[in-house]
Amino acid sequence: MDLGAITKYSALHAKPNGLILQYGTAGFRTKAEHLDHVMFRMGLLAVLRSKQTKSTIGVMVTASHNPEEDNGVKLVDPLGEMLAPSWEEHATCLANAEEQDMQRVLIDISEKEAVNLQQDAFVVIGRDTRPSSEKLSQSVIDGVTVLGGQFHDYGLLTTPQLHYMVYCRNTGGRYGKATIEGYYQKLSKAFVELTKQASCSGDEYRSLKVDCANGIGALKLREMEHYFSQGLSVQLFNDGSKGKLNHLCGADFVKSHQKPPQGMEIKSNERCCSFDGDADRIVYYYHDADGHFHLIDGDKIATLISSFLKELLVEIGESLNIGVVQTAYANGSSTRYLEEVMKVPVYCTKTGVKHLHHKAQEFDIGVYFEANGHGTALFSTAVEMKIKQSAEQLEDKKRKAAKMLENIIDLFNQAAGDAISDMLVIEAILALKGLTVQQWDALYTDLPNRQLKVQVADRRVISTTDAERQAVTPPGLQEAINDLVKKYKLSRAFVRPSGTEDVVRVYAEADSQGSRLVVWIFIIWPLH
Ligand code: NG1
Ligand code: ZN
Repeated sequence: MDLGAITKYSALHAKPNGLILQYGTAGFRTKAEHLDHVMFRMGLLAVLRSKQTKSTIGVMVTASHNPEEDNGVKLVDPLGEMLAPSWEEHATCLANAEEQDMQRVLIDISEKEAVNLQQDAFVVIGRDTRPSSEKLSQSVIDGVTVLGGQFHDYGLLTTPQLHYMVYCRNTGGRYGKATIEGYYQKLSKAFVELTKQASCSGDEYRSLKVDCANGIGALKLREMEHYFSQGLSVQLFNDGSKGKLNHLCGADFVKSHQKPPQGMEIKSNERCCSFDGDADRIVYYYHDADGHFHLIDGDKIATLISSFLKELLVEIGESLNIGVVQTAYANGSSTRYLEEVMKVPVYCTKTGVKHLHHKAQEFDIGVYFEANGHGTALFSTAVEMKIKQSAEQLEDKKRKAAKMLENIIDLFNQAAGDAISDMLVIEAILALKGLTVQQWDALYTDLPNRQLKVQVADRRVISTTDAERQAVTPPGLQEAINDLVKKYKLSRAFVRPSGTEDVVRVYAEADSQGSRLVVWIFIIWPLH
C-alpha cells in the first residue's frame, strides 16, 4: 500500500468534519454533495474486497428511488450479491474515519480480513442518470487506482445490470457475456423464444406502457427494445426528456401513493408498469372501466411467477421444492393465497433484498419479492442442469414445458431484482397463459393497507424481532399495537426504523378501509 499516495489523494476527497454516515440496507445514501469522500473510500474498499475474494467487485453509484439531489453507493460482491455484512461494517468505519485515521482503518481492515495486498484487484463501476453521478463515479475510480486496482467503468447502467456484469465476470462467462450487448441478447433471446410459443399473441399482449421514473430505465429500454420488439412493443413515459428523476412518478411513487404516475395517459384496462430510478423495482397497474385504479405490486408479481413455475414443474413431472420469500410488508391476502390456495411455502425475512435473496437460495427454486416490486427468482445449479437435460430428452408436451422453463430461467436476472428482466418475465407469462391484467389482478384481493413514514427524534429507540413484525423496544409499544389490532378483523400492524432514511415506517392492514384507518392513526399517535 502506498500510504503517501493515499493520504495525498484522500485530501482531494476530504471528509466534511463531523459527518457520520452508515452503510445501510442499500449502501450509503444522502445528499450528493456529502458523498465525495465516501465514493473515494468505497473505491479503496472495493480494491481490498477484490483482493480478498480474488474476484471482480462492483461499485454502483445510485440513490435508487430517492430524490434527484441525493446520491448513494453500494458494493456488489462476487456472485452479484450485496456486500457481506462484516464488510458493511468496514465500509461504515472507513467512510467515517477522520483524515488522520484513514490509513490506520485501511490497515486494520486488511489485517482483520487477511487481505493479501500483493493480489491483483479488479473493480467494475456503474452509475445512474443523476447529475451528480458522473463526478462521484470518478471519485470511486480515484480510490481504485490509488490502491493499484484495475477497473472497467461501464458508465450508465441500471443497478441490476451492474450486478449481472459482476456475476458474469466471476463465473467465467457461464452465466452470460459481461457486456451490455450480452445482457440484451441473453434476455431478448429467451423472451422471443417464449413468446413464439404463446398462442395468444393479439394486440392485447403486444403492447405495454412503461413509466421510467425519468431514470436510467428509459435509456436502457430504448437501447434494448429492438431486440425484443418481435414479442412486445413498449411505449415509454417519463423518459427523462422533461421531468425530474422520481418526481411524481416511478415505482416508489405509484406504490406508496397508490395512484398512477404523472405524465402518462392511461385508457381503461390498459396494462401499465413503473420502474424506479435505477430500474431494480417494478409495479404494474391499470384503470378499470369505472376509472378505478388497481395496483399490482410485488406480491402479485411473485404469485404470478411462482404459480407459473409450479405449473411447468407439474407438466414436466418434476417435484422440486419451490419457496416464496416475502417481508412483513407483503399483503396478508398474498400470503394466504400462496399458502392456502397454491400450497407453496412462504417465508418472511427482514426488509432489504439481501435477506430475501439469501433465504431464496435455500430452495431448488426460490421466488422472492418485496411488496414494492423488488425481486427475482433463483434456480439452483442442479435444477438448471436437470431442466436443460429434460429439454433435450423428454418428449412432446413435457419437452415443451422444459424448454419453456429453460427460457424462463435465462430470462431472470439471478444476480438481483431487475425491472427490465421482471417485466419481460411477466409479459411472457401473461402471453403464454392468455391472462389479461384484470385476470391477473383477480387472483386475490389485497387487504386495504397503508404505509407511512413518521419523523421521530431518534428512530433507533425502536428495535424489532420476528422479521421486524414485533417491536421489542420502547417498552409498551408492541402491547399498544396488539391492543389496537385485535379490535379489527384480519388486521396486522407493525413499526420499524427505516434502514435507508431517518424515519420510522408504520404499516397497517385490515379487512376494511374504515378499520384500517383507525388502526394506523392510533398506532402513529404515541410516536409523535
Ligand atoms: P427501508 O428504508 O429500510 O424501509 C426501503 C424499502 C425496502 C428496500 C430498501 C432499499 C420499503 C418498506 N422499504 O427500505 O424494501 O427496497 O428501501 O431500497 O419499501
Ligand atoms: Zn432501486
